[in-house]
Amino acid sequence: MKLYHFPSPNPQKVTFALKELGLDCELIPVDLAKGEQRQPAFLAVNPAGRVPVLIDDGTTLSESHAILAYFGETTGRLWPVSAAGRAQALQWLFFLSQHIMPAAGEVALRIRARVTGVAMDEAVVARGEAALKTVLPIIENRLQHNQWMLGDDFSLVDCAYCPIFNVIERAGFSLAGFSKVGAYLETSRARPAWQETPRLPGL
Ligand SMILES: N[C@@H](CCC(=O)N[C@@H](CS)C(=O)NCC(=O)O)C(=O)O
Repeated sequence: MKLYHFPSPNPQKVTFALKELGLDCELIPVDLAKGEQRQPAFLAVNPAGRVPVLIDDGTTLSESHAILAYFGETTGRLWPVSAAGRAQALQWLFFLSQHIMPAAGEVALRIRARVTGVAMDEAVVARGEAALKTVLPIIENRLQHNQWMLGDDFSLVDCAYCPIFNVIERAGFSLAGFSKVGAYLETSRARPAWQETPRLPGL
């Protein structure tokens, strides 16, 4: 397998999962700070100009959550067995995409500005923080009754949530009002696989 990669949160979902599953994968660097994602060579791989992109056995997959589902389906590990369980895994991955990622992306602009030198707008960051405060209670409530997003067992869904909670916290979003989310993040970050996951300085 090959993974087009930069050590930012969306590719980290995949590299975290690779470490958890113990899978070998060649990392092909795409330097977002230098704009390599907009070069024709990379746009031929992913016309959306975004990482991660996985190449496996003739299959090209972009979208981090699709790659996690692919790992779950192909390995049968860290992924529910029943159809209902697998659909719930997708439910929480879609929830992350739809309800958390847009706001997290705005909060993470603080880090993006540091890495790429692109100016950021504090009003946009504040809008992201306000949006996160309206949606995080849903996760806080879920984690009152579940150690991990799918219940008692760590899963590939957690590989998606950890890098996002990590980046918002590193960008200065306070989890003080979300004690279960904060504890979940600390437990996730303590995992050996996360310790080995490539990351940007300060992340
Ligand atoms: N929905 C995509 C988002 C991928 C994405 O936005 N990746 C960022 C890095 S974390 C990127 O490639 N950004 C390039 C750019 O903004 O030009 C996924 O889940 O994989």
